[in-house]
Amino acid sequence: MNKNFRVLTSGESHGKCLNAIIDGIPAGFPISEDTINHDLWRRQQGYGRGGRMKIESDKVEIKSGVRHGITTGAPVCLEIKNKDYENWKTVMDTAPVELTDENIAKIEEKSFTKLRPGHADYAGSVKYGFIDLRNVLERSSARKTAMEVAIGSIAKQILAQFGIAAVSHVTQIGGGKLEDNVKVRNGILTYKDKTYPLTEIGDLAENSEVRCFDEETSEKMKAEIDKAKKEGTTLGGKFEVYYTGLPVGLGSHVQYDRALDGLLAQAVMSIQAVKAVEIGAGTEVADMTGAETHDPFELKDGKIVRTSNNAGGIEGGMTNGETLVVRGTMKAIPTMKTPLPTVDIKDTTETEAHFERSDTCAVPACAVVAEARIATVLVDAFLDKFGGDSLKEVKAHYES
Ligand code: EPS
Repeated sequence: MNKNFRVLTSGESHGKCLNAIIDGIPAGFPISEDTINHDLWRRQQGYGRGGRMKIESDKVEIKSGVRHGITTGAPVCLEIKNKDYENWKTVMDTAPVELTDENIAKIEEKSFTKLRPGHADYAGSVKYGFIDLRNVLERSSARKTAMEVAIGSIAKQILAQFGIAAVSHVTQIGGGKLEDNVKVRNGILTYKDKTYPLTEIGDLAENSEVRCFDEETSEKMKAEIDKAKKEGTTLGGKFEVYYTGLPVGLGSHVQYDRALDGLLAQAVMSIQAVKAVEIGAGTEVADMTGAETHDPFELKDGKIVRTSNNAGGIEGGMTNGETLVVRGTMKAIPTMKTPLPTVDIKDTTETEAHFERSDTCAVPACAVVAEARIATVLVDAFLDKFGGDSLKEVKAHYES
């Protein structure tokens, strides 16, 4: 858990709202609600999303800790309303409801006991002692990542004061993937021997329905999603997140729980459905020699720079001044129209898994969530190194 930028969230998928309290933001930082709402909108995009995204148009309300657009140093409280709650009032009411025939029918309609393989249903029901799996689904749902994006958006606005910026994009959805690995160094991406500034990659990704900068691959990804939808199945994929402008020395080598790569891995791995996290060259290093793996130093205009970035911007658990490169792999969503064999925990019989409205593919949204989760880790490490009570103090520490 973050120590300097402390966060707790609450909220169910079909409850009244999602909430968060952020403690530790110094006074004097400008925070724009519009910028947060734009990030929330980005999370809602992506070819292959389900019906819920048509109901919601997520908007944050900043409830405390900000006055006239500037942080006061007090805890910041955020709220995002679930529009869909209107349709779930009786089912999700926090107070006991009158057990009329009508209310019982409504609650029973949304109760389910047929375990979805791959979801939190089984372990959650055993752990918390529920038969109605609704109690597990509601908080395990990726709905809560909306609030995580709002928190990350605030973190990004803090980091932006110091020239730190994010880009995220999708490199694979099912069988649709970029034809070559991308390499990123010093804010420049190389793909098939061509170079692009990361800002251009970011713009292209923002304008793609699958968050992919390459048009041809985007079309392949969309075709994969169409096919999966037709078959009643779902798809996973891979995404990459980059941060530029990071100073040297965020994180530390001195204690394992301060190593930035470990903290980033935890933050990305714990996003729903993420199964692998890599930094820089990642798992490719197994096939590389030492000479191929490590990024040589050289002097350019008197400055120490690197000739490659296989380390992905982190050495010894600390930022090294190069572009941060984090890659995530997401499995296919476990809620499927064509269900897998399962067990009904109500009467321990074999049956087919529960299905309810879901997404065919959420990899583009996952990339936006990862961007946000990474921002909260980075801002925590940043405030650990340069922290103060006000923007003025943090700037003075940073400049020193
Ligand atoms: C999501 C909201 C959910 C799902 C999805 C992500 O809404 P609903 O359950 O009402 O359709 O669309 O969550 C999952 C696929 C999952 O398995 O949790 C969202 O806001 O991102």
